[in-house]
Amino acid sequence: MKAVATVRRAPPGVILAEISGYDAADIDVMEGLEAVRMRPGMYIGSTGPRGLHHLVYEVVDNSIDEALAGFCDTVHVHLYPDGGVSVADNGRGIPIDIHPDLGISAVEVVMTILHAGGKFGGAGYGVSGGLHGVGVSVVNALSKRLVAEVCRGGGLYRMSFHDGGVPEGRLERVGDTSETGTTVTFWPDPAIFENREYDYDVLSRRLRELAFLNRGVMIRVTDGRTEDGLHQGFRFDGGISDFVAHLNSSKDPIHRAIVFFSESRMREGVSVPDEVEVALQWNAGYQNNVYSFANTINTHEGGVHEEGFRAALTYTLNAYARTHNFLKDRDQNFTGDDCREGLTAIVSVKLANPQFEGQTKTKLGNTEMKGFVQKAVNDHLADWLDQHPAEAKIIIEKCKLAAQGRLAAKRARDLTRRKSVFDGSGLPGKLVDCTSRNPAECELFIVEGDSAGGSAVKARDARTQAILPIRGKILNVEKSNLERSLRNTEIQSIISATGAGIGEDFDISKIRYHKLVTLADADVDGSHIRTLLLTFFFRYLPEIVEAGYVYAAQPPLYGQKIGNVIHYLHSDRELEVLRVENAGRRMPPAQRFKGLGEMDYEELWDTTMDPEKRILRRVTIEDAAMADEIFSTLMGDDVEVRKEFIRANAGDVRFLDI
Ligand code: 0RA
Repeated sequence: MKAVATVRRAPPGVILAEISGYDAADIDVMEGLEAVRMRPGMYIGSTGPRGLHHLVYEVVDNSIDEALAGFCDTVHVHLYPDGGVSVADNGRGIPIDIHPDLGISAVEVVMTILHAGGKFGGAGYGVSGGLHGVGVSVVNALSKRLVAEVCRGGGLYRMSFHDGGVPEGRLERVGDTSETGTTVTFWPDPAIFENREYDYDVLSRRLRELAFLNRGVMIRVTDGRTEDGLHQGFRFDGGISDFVAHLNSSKDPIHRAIVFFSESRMREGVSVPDEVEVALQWNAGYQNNVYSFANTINTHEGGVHEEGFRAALTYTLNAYARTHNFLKDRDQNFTGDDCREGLTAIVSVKLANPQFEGQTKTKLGNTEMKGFVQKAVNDHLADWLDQHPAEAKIIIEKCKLAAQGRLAAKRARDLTRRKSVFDGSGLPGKLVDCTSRNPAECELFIVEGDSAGGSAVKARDARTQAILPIRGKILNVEKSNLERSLRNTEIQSIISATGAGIGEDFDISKIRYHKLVTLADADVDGSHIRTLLLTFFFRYLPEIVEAGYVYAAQPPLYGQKIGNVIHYLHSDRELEVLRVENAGRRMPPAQRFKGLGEMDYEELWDTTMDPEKRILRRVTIEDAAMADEIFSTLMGDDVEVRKEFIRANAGDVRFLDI
């Protein structure tokens, strides 16, 4: 190497500076390639399999640049049995002329001077200038052997290198041809790459990706290492729109792919215009698959182009949904995630001097690209939606479903957060607890209404009796699954007060009261509420019913004063019997308790809560099952069955009054 280095010393002057982009005149060609060999990771990322495969991509990129310039339509990658790889294209061929100041052929310059490739030939070769990373000279530097063959101007030319770019001679004309194009064949250097085995699938995957990203270019790959090696060819005339269709092919797309390109924007001081190309298509799934590329490099870590895309997508979909009355609620908005649920998208930008940042250098950092992409997506997506109202509707409905799902998921999360409440470590605010911690002697009265709850609190024995007021008709459990039932605050407070949990977390040994007592009015509404509660216990906490912990309090319907004693009666029939038994005695009219609220707290204690005097009915599982059945019949969907039930049982409160 050293010997060659002295031979290759570049002449002083401005020429090399122009070529290499460096100021210093004494840059030594071979020292440049030596630098690559000293720190391969700096140039190709690693010397593992990734770096090894990168060598192929580096050469392919040069061919693709030629295709982008409009001079090439086919690139062919071939794997040889001896570990060599060739990349052949039908472009113009690397120029063969001798550089007047350097005295070497352009082929040699391209193959030995770092960063020379794209800039050689000046602005005329603009499309590639600065587009791609490091250039073929890096591949040469890391190869045991490299052969460049050029078909150009009627001739076939060849130049070979060994051991990291040492020329084996000068560029030579070796034959005649009417073709044009370049073939680079290289053998990765064992001194650099311990493992030199190419993975056909890895290569073919990336080459297919490149074919998607470079519409119309045919990229072929042949595994010539075995007799029956694989061969594939990729060409996508739809470009990235074919790419999303491919990614979505097994995912049930819900509309035709959307695809658009930006205008090219020329920036000051660079020869390559900014461009962005976007394709997007939603599918019936929930995954968000946004892939972004900068100069066909997959920007796994995203970056400014992806930010611009996301901002525009969210903005445009919200604006469209709002102006077309899909979003009626003023404060309702699609979040970015709502918009990207089930979305497959490709955002591909081309720009000069890409800045790659992040952990794996796959995050685009050129800030000026954010607004550029954002504006392009805002403009083109809004137009597309306007021009495709039927598909726009499908997309907006998809976002709406995502928003609904998000809100449902939030409620479910809030619920799990309240799990601590369910397992007894927290208690509902409305619970007026008793002081005893011995479940066997503790009772929980579940009372409908705050005012009745208030009386019960005053009436109770605070040591053993706890009061939980609940409000109104608790829930139509008939039409709810467990998850929905659990969202009901009344149900939640019953579960948390009870302390034994529910579902998978249920543990009867944690129950805080051995008597759970429903306390409701003695009228039809009260029966209804009791029925609802029993239905809930029957369906979701049957173990508690089976354990005999569920009771129904029996508040009286009438108070009948006879002499100085008030008799409390629980039905018309009981009142009738009392009257017959005391016929002849002076009796004021009976007092009818329309609700618990009509009793003062002392009456409530005497008639309903005092363990010495009250009547509690233990609810059996059969009672609960019947409540469930009654409930289903009364509240269920089958109107005919319901009507029939009411006809048959009209006026018969037995079925309701458990
Ligand atoms: C420098 C200048 C020109 C083309 C190329 C390099 C070139 C390099 C490679 C590497 C693989 N395939 C390639 N094809 C072309 C411009 C040639 C001109 O202006 O005619």
